[in-house]
Amino acid sequence: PEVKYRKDYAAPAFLVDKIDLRFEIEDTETRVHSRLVINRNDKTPAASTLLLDGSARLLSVAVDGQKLAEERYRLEDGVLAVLDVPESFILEVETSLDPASNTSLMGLYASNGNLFTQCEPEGFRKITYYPDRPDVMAKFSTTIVADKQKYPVLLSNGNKVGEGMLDKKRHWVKWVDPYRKPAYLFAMVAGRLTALKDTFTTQSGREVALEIWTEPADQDKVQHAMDSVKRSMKWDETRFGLEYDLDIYMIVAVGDFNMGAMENKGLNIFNTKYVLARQETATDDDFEGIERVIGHEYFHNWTGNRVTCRDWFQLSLKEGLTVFRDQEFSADMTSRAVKRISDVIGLRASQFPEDAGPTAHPVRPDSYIEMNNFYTMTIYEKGAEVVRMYHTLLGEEGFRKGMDLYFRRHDGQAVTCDDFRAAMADANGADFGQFALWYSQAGTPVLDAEGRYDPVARTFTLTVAQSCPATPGQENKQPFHIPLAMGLVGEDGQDLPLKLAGSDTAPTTRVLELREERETFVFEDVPSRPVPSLLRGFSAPVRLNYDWSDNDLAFLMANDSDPFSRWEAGQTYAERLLRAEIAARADGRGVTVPAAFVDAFRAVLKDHAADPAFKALMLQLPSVAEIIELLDSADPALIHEVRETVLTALAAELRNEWREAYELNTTREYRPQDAGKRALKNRALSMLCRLGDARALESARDQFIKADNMTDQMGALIALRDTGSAERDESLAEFARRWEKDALVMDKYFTLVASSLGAGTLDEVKRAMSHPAFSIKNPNKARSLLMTFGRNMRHFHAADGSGYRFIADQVLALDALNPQVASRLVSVFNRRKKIEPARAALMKAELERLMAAQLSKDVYEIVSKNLG
Ligand code: BAL
Ligand code: ZN
Repeated sequence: PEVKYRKDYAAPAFLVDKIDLRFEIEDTETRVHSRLVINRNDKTPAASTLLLDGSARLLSVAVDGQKLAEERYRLEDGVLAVLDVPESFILEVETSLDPASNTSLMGLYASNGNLFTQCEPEGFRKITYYPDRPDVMAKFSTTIVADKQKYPVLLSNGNKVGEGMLDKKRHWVKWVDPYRKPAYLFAMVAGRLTALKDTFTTQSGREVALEIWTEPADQDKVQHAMDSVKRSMKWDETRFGLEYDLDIYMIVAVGDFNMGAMENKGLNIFNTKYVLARQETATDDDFEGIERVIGHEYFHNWTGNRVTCRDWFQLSLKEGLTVFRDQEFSADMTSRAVKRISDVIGLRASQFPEDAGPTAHPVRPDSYIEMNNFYTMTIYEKGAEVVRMYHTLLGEEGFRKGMDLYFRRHDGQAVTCDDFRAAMADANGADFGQFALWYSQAGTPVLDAEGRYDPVARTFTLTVAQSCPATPGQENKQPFHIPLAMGLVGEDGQDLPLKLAGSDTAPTTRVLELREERETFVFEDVPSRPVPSLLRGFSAPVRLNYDWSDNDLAFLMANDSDPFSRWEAGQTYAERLLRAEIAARADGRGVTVPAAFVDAFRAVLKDHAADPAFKALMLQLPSVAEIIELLDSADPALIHEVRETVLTALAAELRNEWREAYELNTTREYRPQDAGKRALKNRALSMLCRLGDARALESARDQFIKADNMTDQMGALIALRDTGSAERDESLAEFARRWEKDALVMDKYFTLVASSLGAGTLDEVKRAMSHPAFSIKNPNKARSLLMTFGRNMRHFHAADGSGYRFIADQVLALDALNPQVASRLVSVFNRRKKIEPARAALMKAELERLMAAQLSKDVYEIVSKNLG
C-alpha cells in the first residue's frame, strides 16, 4: 500500500467554490448527483487534468452540461482523472450507492433502517467524486428526496431552506450551509426519527434552535444531552468568547458508529453511547462522558470547523486543541482535581504505551498509510497536553490572547500546527521555537531529578536531566522545552516560599522552564530539609524519576497542597512496592505488604474531609498495563498475581475502614451530585468482596437487586465479577435478562463478561458472541466484548496463547466487515516487545499469521509496524 508523506504536501490544483448535492433515496440504491463550481487555483502551476477522489459506482460525468465520452476521463485506483478541463467550469457527477451493504460505516450507510453518513477523514469519496482533502473548502447545498413514510426526517448541514412533496409518496428537503467547509464535515441523515427540541439564546441575543434526534423509543433518554449542549454553548461564550453561528444546531444519535461522535457542521452525528442516558440505564461515568463528548463536538465548531486543518498530518491542530477545551469544560463542570487525575490515568494507560511502541508517532505525524489509524491517543490526548503546556507557560490571559489572535488570523481557513504555535507566540511575544519539538519528536520524555539540601547554606538544589527514548525512525532526540511545575513542602506540611537565586518573587508553586539536557535550580532561605513536590498538576506529559523515600511519599500523600501530586505520591509508592514484590516473587519469595504502606492508605480512607471522588482515585493501584510499561520482559500473570495480593492485603488490613466507607457513602436516595460517594462506596464494596466473606457478597447481591440506578447496579456487578461465587453468576445472568432489549446496557454486560478474571473467561466470551444482543458488525459490541478481552491482561496473555489466537481470529473476521474497528483491535498486540519471550513468540506467530492473510490497509499498517 502507498505511504503518504507530510513533506509532499502541495496546494490543490483546483478549488471548489460551490457544491450542490442531490440524494435520491430508493429501496435498492441511493443515487447521488453533484454539481460543482470549479476554478483553477492560481497558486499552483497550470494543469489541465482534474483529479478527484472516489470509489462509488460512477454513472456519469459532465463538464459545462456536456456528458463526457469515456475517452475524456479515466478511473483508476480510487482517482477519477478528467482530462482537458478549462480554467473555470461546472462539473456534474452521478454515482450510485448501496448503503444497506456498507459495513465499513464510512460514507453513506444504513443503521436499523435509517441512513447516516460519516465522512471524516476520507468517507466523502465513498459518496461522490471530489477533491476529498480538508484544504478544499466549498459552500454546500443538499437536497434529499425519499419516500415520506420510510424516511419522514431528512437532515443535512446548515439551515433548512425548503421542503415539499415531489409526488404522492416522495418528499424533498433542501439544506444550505452558508459556511465554507471541507467535505469531511458534510453530513446527511434520513429516517424515522424524533427530536427533543429546545432553544439557546446566544450572548449577542440570537435564538438558536436545538434538536436532538433519536429513534422514537429513546426519547426518554435525551434530557441530559440537551442540558449538556446548553452548558457547552454557555461555557464557550464565557471562557473563550465564542458564539454559535447558525440558526440551528442538531445532534443525531445512531447505534452503529465507528467513533464516539462527529462534528459535522450544524449536524453532529453521535454514537448513542454519548447521547442516551437515564439514571436507570447509565452510570455516573456515562453521564460525564456524554457531557464531555457533547462539549467536544460543540467546541469543534470553532476549533475544527471555522478554522480547520490544511491536511490530515495536522489533525492534532483541531483534536488536541478541542480535547484541551473539553477537559477544561469538564473540569469547570465537575472537580478540576478529579478530572486532571482521571485524564492522566488515561494518558498513562494508553498514550504512554503507544508512544513507546511500534506505532509511536509524533503529535504531527510525518507519514501514514491509512489516516483512520491516526485517530490516536497521541493525536488527541498528548495533543491536548501540548496545548495545555502553552496554557501553563502563558497563563490563562496569555493563552486567551493567543486563541483570539488564532481566530482573527485564520477564521475560514485550513491551517497548520505551526500557525497555531505562531499565534500563541506572536500574541504574547513568546519564543516557542524549541517548543516545536513537541510536534515533531515522538516518545515520552523522561526527567531524572535529584535534590540536595544544604543545612549550612540553607539551600535546596534541584538538578533535572531530560532524555527521550528512541522511537521508530527517530533515534536521537533534542531536548524539549518543558514546563515543570513544582513546590517544596516544609516539615509542617506547608508549602515553602520558593526563592530562586536572582528572582525577587517567592511563590509556593513555580513553573521551571527546562530547555537543556541538564539544568540546576538553587532555592534559597530554605529553613529545613523540604520534600520536593514535582510535576504538580502533571505540567508536562513526561515520566519523572526522583529518589523519594517511602516516608517522603507517605508525607506527600497526606500533605501536598497540589491534589494531583498527592495522588501521584500514592501511585509512586504503590508502583515501587509492586515492582519490589514482582522482583521478590520472581526470586521465589513471598509478597509482603509493609505496615507503613497500609497506614498511608488507611489515612486516606479515614480522611473524612476529603472529596470522596478524589479518595476513590487515591485508593486505586496502578494497572497491570501500566506496570508492564515499567519492566523489561514482563510476565503479565506474575504482575497480575502480585497486584491482586497487594489489593487483598489492603482489603484485609483495612476491612473495618472499607466497611465504614461503604456505609458512610451509601445515600438514601439517588442524586446525580452524589457520584463521588457512589464511586467510593463501590470501590469499598469491591475491596470487601475480594475477601470472599458472606456478608460482603450479600451486600453486593442486595445492592444489585435494590439499586435504582445503573452506577450502583454496575458497582455491585463489578464487585462480584471476580468472586467466583454463586451470587456472581446469578446476578450477571439476571442482568442480561433484565436488559436484553437495551443495546447500551447490553454493552455493559459484554464488558463485564470480557473483563472477568475467573478461569472460564475465554469460553464465556465465545458464548457471549452467540447471544442475540451481540453482533460483530456493531462497533460498540465489538469494542465491549472483543476489545475489552484484548485488554484483559490475564486472559489475553494466557500462557497457552489461546487469548492471542482468539483475538487474531476476530481481527480477521472484523477486517472483512469494518477495517477501522479491526485495526483498533489488532493494536492490542502492540506491546509484544515488553512481554517475556515465551508469550512474545506466541504473539509474533499470530501477527505473522495475520500478515499472510488478505488485509485491509488499516490492519496491514498496524501489523507491519508490529513486525517491522
Ligand atoms: N473528528 C472526529 C471525532 C472527534 O474527534 O470529534
Ligand atoms: Zn474531535
